[in-house]
Amino acid sequence: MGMKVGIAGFSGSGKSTVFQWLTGVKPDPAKMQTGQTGVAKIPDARLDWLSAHFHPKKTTHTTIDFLDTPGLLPTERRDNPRRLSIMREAGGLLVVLNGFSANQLANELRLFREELVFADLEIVTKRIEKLDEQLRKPRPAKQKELDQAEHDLLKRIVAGLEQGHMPNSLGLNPEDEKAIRSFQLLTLKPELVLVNCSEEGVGRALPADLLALAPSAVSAPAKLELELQELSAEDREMFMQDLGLKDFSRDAILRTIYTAMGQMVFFTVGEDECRAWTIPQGADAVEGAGQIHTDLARGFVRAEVVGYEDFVRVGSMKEAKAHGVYRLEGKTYRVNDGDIMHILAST
Ligand SMILES: Nc1nc2c(ncn2[C@@H]2O[C@H](COP(=O)(O)OP(=O)(O)OP(=O)(O)O)[C@@H](O)[C@H]2O)c(=O)[nH]1
Ligand SMILES: [Mg+2]
Repeated sequence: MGMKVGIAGFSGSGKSTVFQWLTGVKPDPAKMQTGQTGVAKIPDARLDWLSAHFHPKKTTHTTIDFLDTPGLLPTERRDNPRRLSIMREAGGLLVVLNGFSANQLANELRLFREELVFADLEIVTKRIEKLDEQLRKPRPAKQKELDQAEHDLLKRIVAGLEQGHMPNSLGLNPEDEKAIRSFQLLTLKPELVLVNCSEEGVGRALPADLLALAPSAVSAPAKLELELQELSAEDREMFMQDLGLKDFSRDAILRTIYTAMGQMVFFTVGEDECRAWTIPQGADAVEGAGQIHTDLARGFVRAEVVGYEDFVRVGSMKEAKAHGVYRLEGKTYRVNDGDIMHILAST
């Protein structure tokens, strides 16, 4: 299963247009209260190459589940946390800004982030109140200690959020992060800003004040590309020439989203199936094994690993072994993006 990415932003910024452009699924207003899901296959030229090499019966790409959500309304701030709550379970956010009829992009992003902070503060403050209450009651010392530690941590987060810092800049240690994971804070999620631009915006640099807030922001003419996708190949070719468009940006944007959400890919290859798997950047070999099957993680013995580039260079598993680019790695091996792995496990 792919990771889930919430498409977020103010009402009318083009979220549903982006959703359809990326997933091919038609937005259904009736589904909007709980969010609508659509799946996008992540294109990967490396997997295409491996598939052409191994001729497997099946080729399986990684995917992202996109969640189209109701837009926020600047005039209904009290209701925005509820709208945002649909995205609590998402692994990351794709923030869509209106780049076709508005030109205050940095401001739009600033206001959007304020809504995230507002929604998170509501959750954290409620929990602090609850802890205050518990701390006043007579309870075992051990419990009080735990409650006090959580209380202090949450206070620190509130202070940070109120000063406009995102929690991921507060220097939380892994233990702290674990302690607050269940709150599913929106401000802790990886974010990519996508400026939904008009045809005129294609190829134009994004404003510096926006890039100062979101250095990795990207732009794409979602509506234009969606409309072009629906044309016959011949008409499409003609329009693209007229517009001076060389390529669609959809595939590149999908890959950018994938990376921005902190994910990477490893491959399994063979005559039955060539497949790309999703794991968090920095994950180890056991985590990779667990993606394939929990039994493989439990019984993990070692991983046979060849980097994609190395494999392409030498041309076969046999040559990989002969050239010493085929390696045996243990549990704690940090997987590299593009590794071809075969997991050996005892069952
Ligand atoms: N001209 C132009 N119009 C666009 C573009 N993208 C979206 N629109 C239009 O803007 C309106 C809103 O687009 P949606 O994709 O429905 O926006 P949304 O963010 O899903 O809106 P809500 O669901 O209400 O929050 C629609 O009428 C779209 O056709 C664009 O790139 N150019
Ligand atoms: Mg919509």
